[in-house]
Amino acid sequence: MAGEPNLDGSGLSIAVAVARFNEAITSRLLNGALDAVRRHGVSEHDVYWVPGSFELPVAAKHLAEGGRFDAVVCLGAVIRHETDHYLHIATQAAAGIQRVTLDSGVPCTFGVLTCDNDEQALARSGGNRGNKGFEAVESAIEMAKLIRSLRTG
Ligand code: INI
Repeated sequence: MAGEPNLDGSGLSIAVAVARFNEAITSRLLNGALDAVRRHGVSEHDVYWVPGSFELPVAAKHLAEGGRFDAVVCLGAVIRHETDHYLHIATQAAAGIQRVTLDSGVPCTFGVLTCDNDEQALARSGGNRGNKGFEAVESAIEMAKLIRSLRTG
């Protein structure tokens, strides 16, 4: 049986990196993320804007390595267009964020939507399919708590 996640954010400091590209969607993801920060009582948070999802990994790297944050939440919206440009951005954002997580040991969560169209993205940013930003903060809290407990024994 799956255990209940520890989502008590007190004592945690979380960075939120958010892509400006497709801002109509990413601002909704950010609202969801900030809602989760408040609901779970995260002690400290800061928001950092970057141009697009492709830039999320390097921002996450500096935030994770800075030593100030227990977790980094990455938010973006990659939406399919006529060429395969979006595919490179989505793939590199995912791979880069995971690499930063493994290299730094600081959990960097993937709140990046990869969708076929705006309708799908709206549904997953506070519509009838939830809010990926909210979920990414909950995953960040759970992982930060787990890692803290593993370090302190
Ligand atoms: N950035 C996104 O976050 N989503 C997209 O859908 C997107 N598309 O499709 O082009 C996008 N492009 C910008 C990219 O992330 C970089 O900012 C840009 O290439 C400069 O490095």
